Amino acid sequence: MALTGNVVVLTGGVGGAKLARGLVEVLPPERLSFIVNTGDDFWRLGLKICPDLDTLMYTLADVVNPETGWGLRGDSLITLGSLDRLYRVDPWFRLGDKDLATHLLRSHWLRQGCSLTAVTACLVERLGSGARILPMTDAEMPTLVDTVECGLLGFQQYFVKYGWQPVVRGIKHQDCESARLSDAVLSALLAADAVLIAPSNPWLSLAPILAIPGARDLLARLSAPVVAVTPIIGGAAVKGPTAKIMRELGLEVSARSIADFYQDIIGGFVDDKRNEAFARQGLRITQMDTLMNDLPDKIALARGTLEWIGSWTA
Ligand code: FO1
Repeated sequence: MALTGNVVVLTGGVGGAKLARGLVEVLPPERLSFIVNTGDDFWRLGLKICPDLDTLMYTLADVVNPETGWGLRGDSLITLGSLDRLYRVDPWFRLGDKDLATHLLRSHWLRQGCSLTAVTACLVERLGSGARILPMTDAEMPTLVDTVECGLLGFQQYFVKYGWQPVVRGIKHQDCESARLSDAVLSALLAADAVLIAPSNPWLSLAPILAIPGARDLLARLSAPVVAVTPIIGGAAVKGPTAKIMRELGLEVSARSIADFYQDIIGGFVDDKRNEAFARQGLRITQMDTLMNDLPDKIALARGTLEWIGSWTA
């Protein structure tokens, strides 16, 4: 039986956006809200860059670069090239010419005093997807990665400049003590009939959301089911540093470790059929194909997950 009611998705970058793309094919926009990690955000050349928000905005508006999963389709790097050649500005963070339009407008509106939530709603509205995309907080709460080789690095320095190669010994969420879930996020969670945790990196993309004071407690107390989808498939991450970070933090690279990370908040776990099955008391676990290579895969995982949760109350 299909799940009826409101679905809220906690998500980060490219992996989460894939599931989101499937969900918008299965549920009407008014029943879906996405709460997005903003720990990856930073200021670059006077512009506010929000990679995970943009990845989701572009994916759901069908303008994302299909090769990278982030940035805009058919973009170019002429401005970045000029900054490099004329002014020796290091082009380590590839801001595309078309993508700059988003960063310019966002920064302009933020400087006028609008909240990130309001700015994001305006950008989404103009991109035309009709999605409800909510930054986790309006506060700045940058993720810092503590590494063996370079010490503390800003998230994008770790991820892009150093290609996530330094060994991670800790992850910090700067200023998290004073951050608050936005009112829009709180309302969405309180009206949720189910909460999904997307298959994004738990330590880099989901931990910032859970680090906001009260977030973990609120999720643990919700009467709606909270269900996580594994980012580990066949004992490895599909892409990116999830498995590497797990090893560096001394964790077993397995779906079991992912379920443990969320243990106090989830009532259900969607594991991949390639992983070794496991059990946890009080946790419903199902196995399905969670690898999302194309749109039919994304829709199948979205539908399968919602039908599974729907079957709990059938
Ligand atoms: N990722 C890269 O690997 N290299 C880049 O130069 C890069 C630029 C970039 C620009 C805008 C944007 O929205 C995202 C961008 N990303 C880039 C992706 C981003 O760093 C990561 O995917 C996320 O922060 C992790 O979720």
